[in-house]
Amino acid sequence: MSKIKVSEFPDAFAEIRQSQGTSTIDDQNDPVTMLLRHKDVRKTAHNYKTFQSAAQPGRIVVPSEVNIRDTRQIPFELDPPLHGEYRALLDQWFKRPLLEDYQEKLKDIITGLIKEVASKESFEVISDFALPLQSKALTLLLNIPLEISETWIAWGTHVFRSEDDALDGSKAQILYDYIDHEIDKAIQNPGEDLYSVLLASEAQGRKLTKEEVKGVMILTFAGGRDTVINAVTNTLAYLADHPQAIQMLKQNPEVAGRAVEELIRYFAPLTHMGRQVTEDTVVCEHTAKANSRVSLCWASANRDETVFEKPNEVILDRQINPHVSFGFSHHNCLGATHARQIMKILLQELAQHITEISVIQYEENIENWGNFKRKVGFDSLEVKFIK
Ligand code: EMZ
Repeated sequence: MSKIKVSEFPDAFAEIRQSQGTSTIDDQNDPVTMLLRHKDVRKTAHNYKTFQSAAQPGRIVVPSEVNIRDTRQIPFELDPPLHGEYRALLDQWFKRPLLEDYQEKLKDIITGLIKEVASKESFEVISDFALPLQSKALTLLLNIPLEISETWIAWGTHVFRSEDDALDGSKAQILYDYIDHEIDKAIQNPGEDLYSVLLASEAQGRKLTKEEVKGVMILTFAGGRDTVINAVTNTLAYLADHPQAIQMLKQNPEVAGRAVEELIRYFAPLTHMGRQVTEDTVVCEHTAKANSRVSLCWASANRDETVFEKPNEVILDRQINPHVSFGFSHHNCLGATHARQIMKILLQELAQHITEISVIQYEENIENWGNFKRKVGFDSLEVKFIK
């Protein structure tokens, strides 16, 4: 039997995507019909009137977070036109990763971490590298001192999930209390940080409320956490299996941009995202009733063989790549610019500093969605960098 490579992420949805295109799974007695085809996913994401995001806070997330969250995440859980108003005021801030100064600081963080782990006999990628990287990089997005990342690192990979509880209310409370406290601090002592900027911003002809600022901040902390950590960890696994890719990126650093898109297509760090149906409708021959839920399965759409040639292969310089890993249409990922810069600098700096990654041991992180089992990353990955 041939050994599955550490960086192999099988397509969990192929068969049902081709034969049916949808699959209904249970989620805490609030079933979700997953849409598996690229075309249906994009069409549904675009149709915000019939498939809305502004449901009860937490309901469009799968697994649903209605029992652990009352605060609406903004702009994620709003629909146009209101969504557009909040999105517009956030967009400028979330595009700061395009600035040279931002990228220089990000590069310092990433090279610092690479050097630190490269000097070890071996290291565990998530706890020693991906989690600190995500947390340190987040201080740039919030425009606050680097040291604050130590607090977030201590929270672990997911803010709502703990080892044996996929929806851990008491863990979530730590984040909510922390954000409340930071908002109060910014009110008393405004600075140049995201909290202060949001508190001074206006939408709907008035200042943002504390609850709205909290909603943006929860999204900023939760949405880009396990997703970024998985993307970074899975990238190291990929490079471990493909040392020639490290060589190629060293010689052609300009390929890094395309390589990021392709790795993100292949790994799809977020499996799917839900929508609440507003009226009885039909999608991909499935009758979706008003008030039911569907989900847009980014992971399945990214492997749709009617759209991608050789969908199960990583082709680092893939030319046509309409992947949906950052979502699609109005709600495309607010943090995507930041995430893309992290990934691009990571690839370029790894290529500069190391020649090979050898895997010592690993444990896969397999998600269970009804009958589907999908590898989304690792619970642990121990490697060694070879300079
Ligand atoms: C939500 C979601 C956003 C959710 C783009 O995804 O990410 C999940 O990890 C969180 O649990 O609350 O922020």
